Amino acid sequence: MIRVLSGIQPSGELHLGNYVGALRQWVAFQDEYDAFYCVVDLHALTLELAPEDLRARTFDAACSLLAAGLDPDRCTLFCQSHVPEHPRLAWLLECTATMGELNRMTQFKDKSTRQEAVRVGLFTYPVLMAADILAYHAGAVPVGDDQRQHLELARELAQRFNNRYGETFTVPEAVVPAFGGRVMDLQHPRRKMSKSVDSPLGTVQVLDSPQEIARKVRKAVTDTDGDVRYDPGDKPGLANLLDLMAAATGQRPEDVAGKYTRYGDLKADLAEALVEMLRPLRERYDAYSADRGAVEAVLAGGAERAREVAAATYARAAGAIGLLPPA
Ligand code: AQP
Repeated sequence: MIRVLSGIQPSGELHLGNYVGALRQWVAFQDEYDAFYCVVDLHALTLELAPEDLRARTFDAACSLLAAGLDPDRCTLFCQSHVPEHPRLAWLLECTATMGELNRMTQFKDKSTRQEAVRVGLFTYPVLMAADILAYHAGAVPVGDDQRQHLELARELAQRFNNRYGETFTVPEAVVPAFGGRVMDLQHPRRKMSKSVDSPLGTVQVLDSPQEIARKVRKAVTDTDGDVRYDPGDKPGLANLLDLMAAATGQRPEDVAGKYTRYGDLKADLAEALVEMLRPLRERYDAYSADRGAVEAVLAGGAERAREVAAATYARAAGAIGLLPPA
């Protein structure tokens, strides 16, 4: 069975982009793949977060993942920092990557403009992400479109390491959904919806109430020409709504456009479709967040299983690169 690995940062409340671009695939992949999923708390350290917020968001992210439909009997769910092989392997890969490669990462360019003193971890983040993936010999990585470039780097590092030191890592493939791979901010439709950007009206949280979802969709920025057609270049706001409707209903965005003549009708139907899509998650979330012990037990069991795999990969990589094994 091919293994999948994917992660999510507890850098804020999970949003519609995370759900459509990633989580929904995670849930579906549990039955087709040997699935490993993690809350990547070490990645969240690249941003400014108060320790108590990081702890709370990590737990909340785990609750949201379970509420979205991850089932600990069908997947391995864990917290990244509970498996110390991730940063250990990242160091071996940092010594394989080049400054030039990391300098090209568009997410770094974008996020570094939002930090006054740019953290080294923000720069090396894609290498830690490569370690997350390569530690598990993941053949497939379900991600949103924004992570394609990081996935390319993980592939490149795996190949380089294998060529230099002998066959060690599986070279992973990105799996991006056909629709909804890049959900845009509802107020700034040329910018992706993001946890760490403050845009309360532009970001639909997965735990928003039906009323909040409807309000945000109603107020979504479109354009003034009134023509319902799918044109992401010229009509990014409308295209985003059509993409979301496509993702929620399994149709092509062009076909969705053909069914409407008024933006208002599309918005009303979209709000309804999103409310229904997120309803099960919203309804199950409270039960998980009220049962801290059960969620922590899931994470502990997941970390134990994850560590078995990651420790073996690390030992193999460390041996291949020439580190003397401990006696
Ligand atoms: N807007 C998006 N549309 C589609 N997919 C998205 N993802 C993120 N934003 C969108 C996908 O969600 C998964 C988890 O993302 P992440 O937590 O690793 O962080 P990110 O990609 O950097 O996304 P965020 O939400 O914007 O977080 P911050 O603001 O903290 O950086 C990934 O598979 C991602 O592709």
